[in-house]
Amino acid sequence: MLDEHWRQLFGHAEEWIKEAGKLIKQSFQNEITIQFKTNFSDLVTNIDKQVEQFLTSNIHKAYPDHRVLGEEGFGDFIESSEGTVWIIDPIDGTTNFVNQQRHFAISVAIYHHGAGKIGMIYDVVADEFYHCLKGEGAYLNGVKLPQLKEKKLSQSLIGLNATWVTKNRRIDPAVLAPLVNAARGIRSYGSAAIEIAYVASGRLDGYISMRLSPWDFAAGMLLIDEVGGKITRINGESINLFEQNSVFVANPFIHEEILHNFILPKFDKK
Ligand code: 2AM
Ligand code: CA
Ligand code: CA
Ligand code: CA
Repeated sequence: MLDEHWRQLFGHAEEWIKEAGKLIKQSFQNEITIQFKTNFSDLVTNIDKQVEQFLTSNIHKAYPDHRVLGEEGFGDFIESSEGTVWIIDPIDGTTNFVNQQRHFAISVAIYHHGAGKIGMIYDVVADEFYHCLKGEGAYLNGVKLPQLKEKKLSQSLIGLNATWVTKNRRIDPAVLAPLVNAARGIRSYGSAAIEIAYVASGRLDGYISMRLSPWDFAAGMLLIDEVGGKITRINGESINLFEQNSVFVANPFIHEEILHNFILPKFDKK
């Protein structure tokens, strides 16, 4: 069991995340400012920035020796996993935030010397707060999530963005297309953090993305660990926490089935 220090940290983090959630909901009444990052579908708003600044300044005030790695760059310059590092996505699913005002999450993970300690994903509009403390199981709104059970792909729902089964720069569409037919269904929610939390809670049985950044999966990885799920790169190799990775997360039985029957036989790229 983690000691009192980590419990106190979790208490603060939960409080700040819920407050940030209120701040986001209040913004629904106001006009937001939208900017494009790398292309027309890669958005950031003033609210993404505001939430990241809010969380970062709270962390720095309460824990001056902790460092923050945040998507929008208000954290610290992180070169090593030394000390306590918070990995933050202020709004995961910004496109959903802008177009739907729902189906987005705040994702916060706390690592110490590279080891995961606390993972939190808050689906703001659904008011669903997922959390875990290392080794103590994963929870949804305070209710413990069961370990993932044996299942077959034919009974499974897989989270997959249509991008990866159409022409793209990262994977031959022929690799994952057969999966679309073999699964019971395919879903695409537009928030990696929510989709990984859904795998942890059994609402999805797998989720695949060919390119995610540390803040997209850092908290989800910890939740997945706590329920006996598996999270790797698309080819089964381990994920590097501080790099962009392809991410293949699933119930362990489904992970094995997809990796061996669909991916490895055809695979040529990471
Ligand atoms: P974001 O909303 O925080 O940017 C969308 O399918 C999912 O992929 C979201 O979790 C989104 O996170 C993430 N994502 C990662 N890189 C992205 C990019 N360059 N453009 C859009 N979404 C991206
Ligand atoms: Ca983004
Ligand atoms: Ca994200
Ligand atoms: Ca984001």
